[in-house]
Amino acid sequence: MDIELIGAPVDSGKKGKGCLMGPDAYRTANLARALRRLGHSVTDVGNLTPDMVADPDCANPAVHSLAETIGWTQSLHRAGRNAMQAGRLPIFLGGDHSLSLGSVTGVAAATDKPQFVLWLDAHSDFHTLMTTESGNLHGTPLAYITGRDGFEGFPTVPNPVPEQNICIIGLRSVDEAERSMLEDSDIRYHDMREIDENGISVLLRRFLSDVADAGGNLHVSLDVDFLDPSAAPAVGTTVPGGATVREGHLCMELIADSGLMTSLDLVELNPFLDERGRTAQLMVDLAASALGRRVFDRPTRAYSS
Ligand code: NNH
Ligand code: MN
Ligand code: MN
Ligand code: MN
Repeated sequence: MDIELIGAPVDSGKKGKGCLMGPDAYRTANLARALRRLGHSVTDVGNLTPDMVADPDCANPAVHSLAETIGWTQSLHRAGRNAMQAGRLPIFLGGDHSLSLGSVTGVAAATDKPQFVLWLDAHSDFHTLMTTESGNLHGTPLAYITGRDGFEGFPTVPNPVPEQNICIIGLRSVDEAERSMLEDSDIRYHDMREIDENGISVLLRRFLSDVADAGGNLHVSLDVDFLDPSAAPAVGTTVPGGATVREGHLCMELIADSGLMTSLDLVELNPFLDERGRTAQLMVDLAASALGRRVFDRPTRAYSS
């Protein structure tokens, strides 16, 4: 693969700061070297900056850092679209999860293939500007990328992702407004209990086989808080009862086997909260698994059902 690392030091999507250090933590943990060892060509294009935009009016007084987040959305959209059109696999080095407002809409605008999105997260990130109570826009990207109303001031989404093409895995913190909107949507979502009862591979294989059958592009958005805080402490919104290290790797290994992933977000890492870099290192190892690192070469199961 021809991989492009895109630094996205986005810190406007929530109040606690520190995610702006994420891209350099991934570089320090040698992400590029890990991917080159797997035979990939890797280009680090450095860190993006947000476009300058005027502060729009917003009817919800809780919403903060709106202009900055719109500025990031615009510059990340272009970067994602351009990387895909150059035939590369972009990896967005976050940065908080509001970066996906731009990364996902950008990659989805790059080709005519159906876009699929796998959202690995404790949270559903399905608020609009009107429903968020925290005002933290990292809680909104899934609603935006589907083209929902309630994002006044943001660019119109050129290629909304169909709800049936989205799968959320890892849920254990969903706000009331999100719950009712999710239940009324065609998004498929799996909480931690479903993972416990079925095994994560059953849930993920089902989605991957649908992506394969549709000939789609797959964007994977990996939020640090998908993982249990005991394994991944470097995130501002830890929720106990998350995915284990092995569940994380198994997801990534299945993604690698599928050959379907066309873009990846690594989001919400806050190096200020890390312990000797271990969360950054784990995220690098997970990215390597998603791009083909394995213990043994063995024949793997096919994905079409
Ligand atoms: N749902 C909450 C909110 O909107 C939390 C979102 N926080 C996240 N999302 N870390 O992944 O504020
Ligand atoms: Mn998130
Ligand atoms: Mn989260
Ligand atoms: Mn809810």
